[in-house]
Amino acid sequence: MASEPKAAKMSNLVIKPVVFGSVSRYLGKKREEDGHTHSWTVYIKPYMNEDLSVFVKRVEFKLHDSYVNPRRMVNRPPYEITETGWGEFEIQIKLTFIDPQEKPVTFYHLLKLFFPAPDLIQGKKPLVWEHYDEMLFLEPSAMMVDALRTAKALSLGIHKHDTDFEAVKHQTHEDMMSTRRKVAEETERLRDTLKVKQAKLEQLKEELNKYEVVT
Ligand code: V91
Repeated sequence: MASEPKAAKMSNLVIKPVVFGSVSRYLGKKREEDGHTHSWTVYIKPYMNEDLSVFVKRVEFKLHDSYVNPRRMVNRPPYEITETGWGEFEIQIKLTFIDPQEKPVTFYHLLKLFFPAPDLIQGKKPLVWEHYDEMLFLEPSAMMVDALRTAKALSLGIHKHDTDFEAVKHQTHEDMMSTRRKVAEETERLRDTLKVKQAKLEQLKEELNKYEVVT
């Protein structure tokens, strides 16, 4: 009987899409006391309207070391930090989860204060610079699955973003699924190879036994 081509087994996965970034505004002039020119807010929020605090323990924003207390902890939404400054630098956004077994996830955001050269609209409107990404929870614990579901259930409906991420979301999702499929197929192939090798090994052991001499 011809056997069906078996689909490679995929592991349990929960995906949480997020948006992170910054909004900055020109102060109108260079501040006398400290030379700061902009106020800005860095944030991370759910792409879907859900309550991240159900499964997120805390968000840590790591600012440039020149800031007082550069590791800023936020324990509940909104997950954001507002500051002032004069330049652009990288900010790390690290999420830890209610399940201590779950590895923390870090996002990297380049704080953006200045509009691209052609537009000289500094001071006119706030500059929004944000990214779409997905957090993947592979084989989450029962407690984590429950929390991830609850967060979703608490969603209130459509909520608006400053950036239209529909195309990015689609592509990110397709890329991730395709990679996952490839990994599952490769795992399956290696498992089959392993089976053959193990059988061969047993056969050789048996063969060896025949020739074994008692000393
Ligand atoms: C940049 C430090 C206000 C350099 C070239 C910045 C920190 C690091 C920056 C800032 C790079 C903070 C304070 C007390 C005094 C391109 N501030 N790095 N000053 N980008 O804005 O700008 S900017 S807290």
